[in-house]
Amino acid sequence: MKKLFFVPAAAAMMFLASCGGGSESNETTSTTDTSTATEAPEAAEAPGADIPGIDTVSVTDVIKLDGMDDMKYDKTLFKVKAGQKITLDFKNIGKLPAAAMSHNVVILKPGTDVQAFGTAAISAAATEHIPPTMTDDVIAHTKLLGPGASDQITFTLPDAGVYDFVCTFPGHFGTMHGKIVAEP
Ligand SMILES: [Cu+2]
Repeated sequence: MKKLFFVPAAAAMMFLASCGGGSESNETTSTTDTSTATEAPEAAEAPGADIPGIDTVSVTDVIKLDGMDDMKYDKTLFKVKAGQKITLDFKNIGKLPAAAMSHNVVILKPGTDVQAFGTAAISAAATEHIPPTMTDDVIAHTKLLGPGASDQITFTLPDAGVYDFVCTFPGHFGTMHGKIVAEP
């Protein structure tokens, strides 16, 4: 009879309503059924919800980004609305010569293999380090910029999701990368 204390009220009521009394083995079955039925379905998470720091980023339609001589962007996380026209203002604020330290911003489609893209870009000097065989992976990109140069582009991220952006100047994509989260 001790088992009664562990039966949730709902299960006990169901048990009483359906059976009106019975053996203890029936009681145990009712309890199991109830716990399965009340399990909440997994909630759909917002895109990029697992990215550290994303909760402190506000939605914008103007992205200002600098590339620096230490092979880094000044910011790495942005949040926009999917389908909205976005303006990207990018500047290379470094001083090192273009041959040694140029930068660009290449925004990639979700699911693109960033490592493979960055590797292919190394030998694509003739096309400002945008690999010609992988242009299908590119949403938009700036020009390749030497010291003090800037470029402005506009683009739209069509679907909600997480879009990587990288600098494809040889050796840079390992440290020059970030994410744009497009909200639905
Ligand atoms: Cu760079």
